Amino acid sequence: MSFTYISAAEAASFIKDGDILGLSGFTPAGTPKAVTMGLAKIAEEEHRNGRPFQVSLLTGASTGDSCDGVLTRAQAIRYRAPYTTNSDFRKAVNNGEIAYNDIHLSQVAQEIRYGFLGKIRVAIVEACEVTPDGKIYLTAAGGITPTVCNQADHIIVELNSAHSKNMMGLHDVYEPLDPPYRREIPIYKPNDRIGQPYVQVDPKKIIGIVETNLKDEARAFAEADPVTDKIGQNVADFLAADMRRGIIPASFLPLQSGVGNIANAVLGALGRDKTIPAFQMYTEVIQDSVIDLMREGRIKFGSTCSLSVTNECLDSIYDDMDFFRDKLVLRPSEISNHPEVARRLGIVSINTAIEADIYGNINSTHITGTKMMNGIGGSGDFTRNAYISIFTCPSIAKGGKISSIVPMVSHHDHNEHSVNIVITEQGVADLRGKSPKQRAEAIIENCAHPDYKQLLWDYLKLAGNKNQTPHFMQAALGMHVALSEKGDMREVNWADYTK
Ligand code: 0RQ
Repeated sequence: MSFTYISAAEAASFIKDGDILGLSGFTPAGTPKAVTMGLAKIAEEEHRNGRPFQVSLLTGASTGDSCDGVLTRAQAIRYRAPYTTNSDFRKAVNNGEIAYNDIHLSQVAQEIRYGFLGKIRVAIVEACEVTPDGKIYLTAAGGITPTVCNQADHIIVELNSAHSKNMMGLHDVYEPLDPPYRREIPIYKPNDRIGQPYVQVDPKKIIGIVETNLKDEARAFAEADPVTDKIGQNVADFLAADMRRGIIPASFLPLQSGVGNIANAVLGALGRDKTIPAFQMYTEVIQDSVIDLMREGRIKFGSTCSLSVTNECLDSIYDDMDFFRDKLVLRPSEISNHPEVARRLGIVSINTAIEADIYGNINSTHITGTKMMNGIGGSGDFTRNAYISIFTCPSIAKGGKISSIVPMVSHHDHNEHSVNIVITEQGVADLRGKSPKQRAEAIIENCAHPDYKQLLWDYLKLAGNKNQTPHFMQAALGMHVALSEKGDMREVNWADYTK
């Protein structure tokens, strides 16, 4: 069948107020850009004319500014799920203007199929090639694209020539059946391929193709600094020691690593540490540091959902596809993050915490308990099912006014039952096999910043020695109260709580 080529504005005009849209991409990699920008203009025009215009967005993970940013500023988003990193979107959510549902990333596709998230009317997907028989070749991410294409009534394809057709063949597209017909996901090694290199759709559903030439809006990372370098080195030393003890096999285990400045620095340190053998990754995002380490032979293979790399890095991959073709596979998020596969492969998960409490509970998503930062992303998919689950963070934030180690987390994403290791630049707390009281001692002693160590020991004393998990409830969030009232957690005075 031959397709109709339309402009981004024409494609956007097909979308109606109240529609649920399903988007390709995972992080800014592979997300549509042109139609969403067209949609923002329509929303602004409708609002100027006094008419309501808002849509719901279902995505793989975060997107770029040309999606979450422009649509937020046009007040065009009613509801969105899941993970996002856009600062305007974050502001709007924390102002109560957008309903945001922060779902584990491995679950988004199945929640769509189960009908939990409503009916998708239009899927907007970025491709590097589309064939007349409905084979869509994706760009830099798998995301939830197979599912939104299958579930949507209509599909708009952004055919983006900024992505090389060299990408064809890198994807492994597989969608599981739903219960009661679900079978095992037959991935036994990170480099196993189980699906097709394209998304097969009914070509009649494609209402138009929008030709674009727009780069992914990848974020640059902050340069590693002494703190992130030390965290990275602590992770590397810990893993090398566990290998020497025979806990990690000598051939090593596949690693998963989250996104952000800290994760990028941790991977850099792991690559530099030659006591760790060359390893594989089974992860959701590959950042620049991983590509560098592949070139150096330190990373042998990467299974990922997205190439969340800078544009220079992505172009260098496209130019060197003979080297990368057998070293990378891109999967839908449902598979890259699948709990069953994570458990089977024995993944070492490394994710970043906003704060950790003395018992090993982790807050990954909310600043001071109420304000959304980014979202849980895939951190829960991996943490709960990892061979070893690690959380890293600097011991302090905002110049020391905030301790990342607190008596009780102000929001709870990963609980003490799932978290094995907490690592800051101060050191490593190995929580495996420990009771809550033993965990508290390990975390305060090894991970807390010197400015906060005594305050945390004093809190533990106040909490007493009775009970399985000692707390002095009135004071458990005392450091957060001090931050909110006096601007600095160091101002907490435990005696105020015992008067
Ligand atoms: O604030 O931006 O104003 O400087 O949080 O922190 O140190 O730059 O670290 O970029 O690695 O992000 C947890 C947010 C860390 C991220 C988080 C402030 C800090 C800074 C950013 P500024 P850094 P990173 C993979 C798996 C959850 C999801 C996840 C994240 C800003 O890693 O979103 O792991 N993770 N998903 O100052 C107040 C504290 C703070 C704090 C840090 N305790 N209180 N502010 N900050 N700790 C992702 C996917 O699934 C796609």
